[in-house]
Amino acid sequence: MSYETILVETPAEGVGLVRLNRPQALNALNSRLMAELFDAFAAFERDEAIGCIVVTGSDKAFAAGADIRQMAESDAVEMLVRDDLTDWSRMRAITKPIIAAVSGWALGGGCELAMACDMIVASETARFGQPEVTIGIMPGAGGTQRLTRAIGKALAMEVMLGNRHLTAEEALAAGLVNRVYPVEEYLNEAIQLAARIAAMPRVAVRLIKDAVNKAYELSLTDGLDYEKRNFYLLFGTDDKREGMAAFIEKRTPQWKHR
Ligand code: DAK
Repeated sequence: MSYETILVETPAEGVGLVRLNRPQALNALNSRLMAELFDAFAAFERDEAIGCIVVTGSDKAFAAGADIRQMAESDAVEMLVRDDLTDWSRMRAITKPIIAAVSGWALGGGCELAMACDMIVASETARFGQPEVTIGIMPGAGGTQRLTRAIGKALAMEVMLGNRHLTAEEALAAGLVNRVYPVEEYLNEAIQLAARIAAMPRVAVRLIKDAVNKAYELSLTDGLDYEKRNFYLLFGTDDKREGMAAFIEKRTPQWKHR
């Protein structure tokens, strides 16, 4: 697939970077951009050289939501037939960690995209919000669920019902983002974090991400059982043998990612 609305790079060893690139519309997410983004994620997922993915926008806007011009033309039947939301669920099948590097506006679908990632590194100018109610709709790509779980019901209600924007510092305090950096630094910091993760043994990384995500879905008892199975599975990997041998022999491990 040749891309018109995103740019794809590998800025550090093991790191795949996708830049949303519709500056004239503050990276508003139209069908084309979403299709390209999910295609790029899938390509990085297949690429054995990649261990961690970063998605970013521009310093001014991560993404100002779904494309209102496109949505203005859509009725319920068209939305149902086009069913872009099924594409969104493809993101949950990506086993490699995804970091959102967010600066400027992360509104509506932009905020939902960031929350669908595993971690968020923000610039000091990042602004998170779910303004759907102001155009007569509601969050549809995870906002009501992921934001509520991340920051709690009271604040999530205010964000979604009252169109409150969260600053980067507020988002950090509320537990929505991992770290906040000056705008000149956030992307590089996100890439460095991704490179650190990409340098870890990847089967372990995959099973940790998998088990953490299950904490959203399962009871504590079922989650602990799930974790235990992933834990035992890692004892069958070459990297477990190498990691423990390297510790005992006081040397750096050489991962096979197997
Ligand atoms: N869609 C289309 N164009 C947008 C846009 C958007 N969401 N946001 C900004 N733009 C365009 C503006 O129209 C303007 O274009 P021109 O007029 O220059 O041609 C250009 O970007 C610059 O925007 P502004 O002139 O408005 O810039 P300001 O700095 O003054 O304001 C702003 C920045 C972010 C506060 C403002 O642009 C704004 O309020 N934008 C809209 C925010 C919003 O309501 N977003 C949509 C929420 S609804 C789905 C998945 C997800 C969703 C839906 C379906 N499926 C998979 C089915 C999610 C829905 C939403 O996100």
